[in-house]
Amino acid sequence: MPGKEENFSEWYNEILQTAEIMDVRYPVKGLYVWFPFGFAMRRYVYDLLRSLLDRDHEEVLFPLLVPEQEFMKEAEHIKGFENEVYWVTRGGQNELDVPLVLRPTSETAIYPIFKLWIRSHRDLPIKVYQIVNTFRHETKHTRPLIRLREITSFKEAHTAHTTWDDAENQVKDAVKLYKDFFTQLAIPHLITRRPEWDKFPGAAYTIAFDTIMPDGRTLQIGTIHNLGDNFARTFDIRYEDAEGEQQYANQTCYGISERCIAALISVHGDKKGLVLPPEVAPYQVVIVPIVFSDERKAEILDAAGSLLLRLKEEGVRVVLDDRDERPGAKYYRWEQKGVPLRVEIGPKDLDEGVYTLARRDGNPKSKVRFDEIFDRIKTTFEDIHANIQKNAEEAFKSKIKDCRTFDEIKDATKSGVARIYWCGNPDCGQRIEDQLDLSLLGISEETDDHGSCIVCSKGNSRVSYLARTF
Ligand code: 5CA
Ligand code: ZN
Repeated sequence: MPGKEENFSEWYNEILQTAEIMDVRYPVKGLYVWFPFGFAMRRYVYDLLRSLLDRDHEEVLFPLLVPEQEFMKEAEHIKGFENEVYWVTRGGQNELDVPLVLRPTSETAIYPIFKLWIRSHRDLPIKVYQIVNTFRHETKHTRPLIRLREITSFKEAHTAHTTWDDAENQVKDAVKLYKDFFTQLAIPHLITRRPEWDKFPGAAYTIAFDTIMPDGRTLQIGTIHNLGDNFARTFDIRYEDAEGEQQYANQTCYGISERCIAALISVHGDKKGLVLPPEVAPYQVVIVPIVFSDERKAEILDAAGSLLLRLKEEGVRVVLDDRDERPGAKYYRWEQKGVPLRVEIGPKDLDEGVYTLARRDGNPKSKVRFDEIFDRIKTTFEDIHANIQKNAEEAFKSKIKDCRTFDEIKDATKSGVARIYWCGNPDCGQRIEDQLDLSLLGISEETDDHGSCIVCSKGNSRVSYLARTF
């Protein structure tokens, strides 16, 4: 495989195919097919996300089609999406009376119904989410899992509250939830408040999570929007407060797509293929019997088979590769698929009562006694996760450079992200973006550090980041 830093696109396309994640041969631009292995990864990743959400959200399912009138209600929202929506205008041979939009996201499908669900302050807060496909006629270069025209795994949460402060607190909770999620995936991230000109259409403000891809470009992997009462006014979502007065609800929404899987692949993968945290690896352990001679074959396969059963009973996702093939070919195949741990059983191991363990994250092989295997697997998984996380964080930190001049920024963003001070003034912000052809991710939500604005030198300016983005 090509190196992922030097030639990211090539590496990425190659790994999607060799690890059998996405089949890119579907004959519609921006639409791709999940292979079974890729879909299994998706399942474990989304199980994590679901279990975080299920603590205090309810799952719902709204229709895919949105009537034109509803879609056309919120002016900012329309402006943001009108060039990207797909229209359904015919049923069979006939023009539809009411043209329908394929949801690019579901505010305009959900909020007319929120209006019906919300009567009194006692109905609030509402916190729901759905995991659905959404459609965006993206005009920028499409790419599997990264920029799709059919987003197949769009997790969108929608909440409604009485006050602005409650919505604000919900934003904070959502930030924590996303932090948890990306930490479980060992994906380092920046958290920033998007500049005004880059916020979600119709939002009061947008908080974004970005990770840094191997080529130094950032990828937005999640966004959280405080909608204030903008949509509530448009869709007439009101509640009666304790004093009997009618008030507009305050809302938030936050979304994650399969970009989280693109990040998972790209941040941890290497020249051999996928590297996965054990939590989301479709196969956590592969057992490879090492058979040299026919004479001990049955005995070795027996030992491998009983280990397989034992690990399965313990809930480990394990596969036994007993194909008639060289061990080297097997190692290669399962390394491509990112299996965190390989257990080898050969004649010498049998004699000594041990298994040989090989870790995908690169540590040397080790031996473990038969009766200690399960405990060892557990601790090794923890260790692998920590190691993957540490490597990812080191790579991430090494890609962020403090910059005090435009020349330094130009240099830093060739292969990474520039950390600067920005006063928050749009004039300064847009001037850097335009002059350097970079995106300003916005002011950091993670630090209070401050200095003088890189454009106007105003003191007390906050930390911000400039990057080439996907
Ligand atoms: N309604 C809100 C929150 S649910 C919303 O649609 N926000 S969004 O437009 O920012 O999208 C949420 C996330 O989906 C983004 O942060 C980004 O990570 C991902 N995303 C957006 N467009 C695409 C696309 N074309 N392909 C893949 N992922 C996308
Ligand atoms: Zn400034």
